[in-house]
Amino acid sequence: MYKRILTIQDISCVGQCSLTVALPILSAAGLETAILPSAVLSNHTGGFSGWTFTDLTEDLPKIRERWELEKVDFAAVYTGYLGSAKQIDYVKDIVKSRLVSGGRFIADPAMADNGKLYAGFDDNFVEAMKKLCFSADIILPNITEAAMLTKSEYKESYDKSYTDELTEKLLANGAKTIIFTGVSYKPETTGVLVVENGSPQYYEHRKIAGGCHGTGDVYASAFVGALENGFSAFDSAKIAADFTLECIEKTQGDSEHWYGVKFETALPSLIKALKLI
Ligand code: PXL
Repeated sequence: MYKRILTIQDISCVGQCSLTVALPILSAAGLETAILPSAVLSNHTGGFSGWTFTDLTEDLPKIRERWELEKVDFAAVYTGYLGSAKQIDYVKDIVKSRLVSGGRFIADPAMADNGKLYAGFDDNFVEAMKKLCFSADIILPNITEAAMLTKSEYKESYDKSYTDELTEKLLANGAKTIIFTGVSYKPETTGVLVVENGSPQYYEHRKIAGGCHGTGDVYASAFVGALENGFSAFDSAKIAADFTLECIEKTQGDSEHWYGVKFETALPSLIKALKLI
């Protein structure tokens, strides 16, 4: 079946994140991908000295109304970076109105990393993001986001009891399937913790020193691409992890490319992993 899905996140014109990453990755995964930009920024907010920010919040309900009139709906909706708390309410309306029955809503909180909220977000935004994530079928928080969504202490080093605690709290709040990204129990490795039907499965892989911008978006996009090609949540999590690692490896050593990863160079591997060629 030829699937049309929708992704809602910002356009950072430069910086290899959000829509400029999601659209090519989802297209490479063979999915017709409609986009809804939440905002347009000159560049992302991680590491540049400033940025323009054009908020598109009030376009969202107008676009939804048009799609309702045209009877345009989507086999899945995947949300990433959103520009404001108000926007989150509009996104909920879009999911309610335009996601086909039985279609999956996948939410990446895309609001924090390394213990800190991204620039421009506040507690009010976190509260709104909680409601969105707890209404989703699948969420992809990193450890910082999971801690913020559950009002838990953020820990830089932790063991399984901490991720168990975060899991329990997320499930108690209504989370369904959880894909924890960047879960590292040992200094030399990291991985993805997948909680489906309440039971956890961990995919551990090598850790590459130094964080890279945009890898959360690369990861979530590849995950959605695999999932919507029929792979299980765990297999999709693995495929996305291997792809993201390759993207980081292909970027390492190029100090001028600090703002994102050269994901384009790894797309052939993703297409092979998805068995599309
Ligand atoms: O990659 C997440 C992201 C998306 N969009 C914008 C960002 C960031 C992270 O900093 O600034 C605008």
